[in-house]
Amino acid sequence: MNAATKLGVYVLGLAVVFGGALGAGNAVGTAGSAPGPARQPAHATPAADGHGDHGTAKGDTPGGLQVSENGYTLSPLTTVEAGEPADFRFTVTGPDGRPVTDYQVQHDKKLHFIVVSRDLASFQHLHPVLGADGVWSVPLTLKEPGAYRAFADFVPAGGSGLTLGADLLVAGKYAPRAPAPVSRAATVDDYTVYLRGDLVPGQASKLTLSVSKDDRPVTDLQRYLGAYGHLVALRGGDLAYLHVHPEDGATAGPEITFHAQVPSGGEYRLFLDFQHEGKVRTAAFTARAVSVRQAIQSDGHDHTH
Ligand SMILES: [Cu+2]
Repeated sequence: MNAATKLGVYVLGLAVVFGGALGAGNAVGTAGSAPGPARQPAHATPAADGHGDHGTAKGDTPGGLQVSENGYTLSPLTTVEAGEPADFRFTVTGPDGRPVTDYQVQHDKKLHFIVVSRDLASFQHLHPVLGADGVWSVPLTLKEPGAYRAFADFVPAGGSGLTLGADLLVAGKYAPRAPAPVSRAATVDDYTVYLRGDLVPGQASKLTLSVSKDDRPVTDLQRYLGAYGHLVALRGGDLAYLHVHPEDGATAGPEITFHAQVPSGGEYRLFLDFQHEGKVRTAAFTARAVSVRQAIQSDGHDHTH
């Protein structure tokens, strides 16, 4: 149920934005503003989504790679033990050094908290609760020892969207899993999700995900956090974080279309969260960002927008 799917892509076609860090995005609502200091992009949001006011980042650094940015710092307060349910606590401190207590809601929540294992084999998308003192808390279980990355994706009141990342280290004997191979199909429970389109470095590209259950297309997807799907992309090697949302005109399935822009070549792990029959599931793919020429040869899609 913690599936989340937001990863890294940002939507350009619609104005979207997320990405400043990827170098190009103008966030909705800030389009036309002059380039500012490097900021981190949070989610990209289609304007039609009604909450496309995140800040856009204009910089060279993708989201999630820094524990501190623009004066905001993510501070985990809890040590997690393998297999032990924890009340995980953390703060985000602001430029004044105090825990931030005032956030803008984005996608129905004040903060989205993503925890992945560094080998990208596990993924959780959680929604912590904010205390009056600015301390966030959320039940968290990390089943296995190892290295994890936690991402806090939020918009401080009056500020720009940020995704801060911090390592969580869980003691114990640990065997990293091999990266999942590139694939255009992912299975979760009785569902299969197919991926069309390619990630193209530095360019907005269209990704279409089709959801079927027991080989039948699903046409009654439910909105989850305001959208029919949430896609998170993490770059292999450093877990740069991208969060993409569906393009305008979304229907309840079977297809969900995103525009994503990745900052470089290489492999990305994509996590799609979707809700059907009252349950949120996550489908995960490994995709390789390819050059425009390769992409056209492989599927003929137009990757320019
Ligand atoms: Cu969330």
